[in-house]
Amino acid sequence: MEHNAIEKITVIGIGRSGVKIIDTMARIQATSRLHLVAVDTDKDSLDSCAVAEKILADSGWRHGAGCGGDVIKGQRSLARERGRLADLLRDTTMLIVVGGFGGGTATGGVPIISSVASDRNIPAVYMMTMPFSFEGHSKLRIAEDGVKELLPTADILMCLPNDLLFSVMEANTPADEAFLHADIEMSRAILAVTEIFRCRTMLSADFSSFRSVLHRRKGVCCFGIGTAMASDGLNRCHLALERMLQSPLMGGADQLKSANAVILIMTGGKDMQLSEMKKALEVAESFIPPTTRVIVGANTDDAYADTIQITAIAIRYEKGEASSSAEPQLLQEKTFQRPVTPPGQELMMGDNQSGDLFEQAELPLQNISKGIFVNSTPFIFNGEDLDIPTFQRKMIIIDKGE
Ligand SMILES: Nc1nc2c(ncn2[C@@H]2O[C@H](COP(=O)(O)OP(=O)(O)OP(=O)(O)O)[C@@H](O)[C@H]2O)c(=O)[nH]1
Ligand SMILES: [Mg+2]
Repeated sequence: MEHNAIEKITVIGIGRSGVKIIDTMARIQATSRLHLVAVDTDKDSLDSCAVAEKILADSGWRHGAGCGGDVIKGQRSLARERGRLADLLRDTTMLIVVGGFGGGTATGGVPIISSVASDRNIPAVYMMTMPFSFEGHSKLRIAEDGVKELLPTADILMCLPNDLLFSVMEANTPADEAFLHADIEMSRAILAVTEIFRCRTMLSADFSSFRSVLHRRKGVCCFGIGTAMASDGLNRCHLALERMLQSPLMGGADQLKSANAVILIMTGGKDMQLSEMKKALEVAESFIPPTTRVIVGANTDDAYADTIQITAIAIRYEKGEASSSAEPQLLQEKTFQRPVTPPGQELMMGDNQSGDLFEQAELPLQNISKGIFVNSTPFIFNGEDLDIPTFQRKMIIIDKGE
């Protein structure tokens, strides 16, 4: 498939938490087309990481001992690695940096990486977690200062509150398991962001639209990623949407309702149909107020054969940020371009043929036969509404053994 692709995407994980996320990516995700790099001042952290390319920052001064929460040490250590950072970014056309604000290495080091990247005009996205509230005020203050330091040079800064990760986990989840889960979600979020840049063959999401909603603005981001395969049994778009809304970094449909801007990306194999794509994006949009800016993208990729993935990034600006935007009119603008339906694939439309936004709806996840498609254009085939699960449409009684 011909992609209007960016050739080399580098993902740098910095500090212990960033290195863990990169390690998770290397182990569990199909990341062969990404250039993964682990950077830390802590030798133990790097030794436990499976990524091939590693930078032990300023080993001469820190001796691989980490920065112990000292941001100035983090800053100095990375400043001494500017040359190595510049070398590793030499052919990079797109950079993603991930780490946790609150410690020394990442909080102090990320602005240095950012200045190296901006000196070279490399577009960059920073995906940084904010401390858990149980870590206390001082960590939060360090993190807030890190945000202020990074904003002037960062193209895109996405702050992901760690608290969100726990809001959907059982209170008795073991800490190790909870962190692993969090790292997996972050890895998926990073891959979802790379999707925006990797191919731009369909619809409108690209770096500049992404940048227009986040450039030098302080905002909190929530991520939802839902994947479903045809073999999962029910309507795969329905399932992917449900899973997207339930994913830990999203925090439920309310996050979409309260967002100032939402980016929706749909990825599927060559078997993804325009009708599926249109319907899923319409339903996802039905949870978003009409005044929210929505950027929609869709990709097809052979790696997603038989699979649909729906990703949402909900962005809520800090108080005062939305109104101080350099592009206030964009908050009202909607960039959804509806796909052109090729001959022979016309949709059977219900009443809402104009494709207008639907009213914002509550999410009926259970016990309603059409599930989240209840407010959407019916998809009628041979007189049957295909949004109703097959077993209900065919009136099959499932024996639950009761
Ligand atoms: N999601 C997630 N966040 C983590 C994890 N470990 C730490 N954090 C968060 O990341 C912040 C920074 O911690 P580290 O990554 O250990 O800090 P560092 O950048 O290595 O800095 P120093 O150790 O001081 O050199 C913490 O305050 C936590 O909020 C993790 O495993 N998963
Ligand atoms: Mg550390």
